[in-house]
Amino acid sequence: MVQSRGFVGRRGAANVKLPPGQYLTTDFPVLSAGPTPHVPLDKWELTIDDGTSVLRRWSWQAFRELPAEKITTDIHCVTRWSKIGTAWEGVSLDTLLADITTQSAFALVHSYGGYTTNLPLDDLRNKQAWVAFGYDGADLVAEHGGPARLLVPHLYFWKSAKWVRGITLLHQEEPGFWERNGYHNYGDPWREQRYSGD
Ligand SMILES: Nc1nc2c(c(=O)[nH]1)N[C@H]1C(S)=C(S)[C@@H](COP(=O)(O)O)O[C@H]1N2
Ligand SMILES: [Mo]
Repeated sequence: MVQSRGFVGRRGAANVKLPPGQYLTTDFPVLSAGPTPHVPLDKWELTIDDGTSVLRRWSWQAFRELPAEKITTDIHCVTRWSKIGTAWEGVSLDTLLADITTQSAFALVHSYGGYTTNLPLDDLRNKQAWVAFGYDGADLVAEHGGPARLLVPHLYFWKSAKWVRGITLLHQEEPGFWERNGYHNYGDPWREQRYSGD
């Protein structure tokens, strides 16, 4: 592993350490591989399945009745922009996974519109991941993944699937959209795991 101190920017008076090869941005770029899906809230649902059966299903109303948290976190896009101190509101994956007992070690996340991304199930646990519906004190806008997107800030932002629709729990890892197209399978920004082979 190559150790790099990365770019050092500023957060107020305090110095901020960014992952290697990243630069700070203050705007919020939109990166979508296809058109923005618009899902009416009365048609929206979020499911967790095991590839065979649906284990949990929430309507929008049921999802919004779950306990929500405010999250302030840095985000890092593989195209090298990082954004510091972004403010979200969402439901922890710990809450969504709470009643599920599974031997599966992997997750494949599906979006409305067809996007997918994969990660180890442990990376969705232990206060590391949320399904976010709010950003900066307002409803999450469609361009940024509204009504709800995954937020997994410790991995490159392509893992934070916009317009999330479901999570499939798997015994064997299945690569998602970018992971099949040359991006790193895991995507740790601190280890600069941008592309397969990094
Ligand atoms: N459904 C979906 N989710 C997605 C993407 C996408 O194309 N479709 N792009 C990913 C990538 S590469 C990044 S950097 C972030 C961008 O999120 P933003 O548009 O809110 O900045 O969303 C990720 N989630
Ligand atoms: Mo990205």
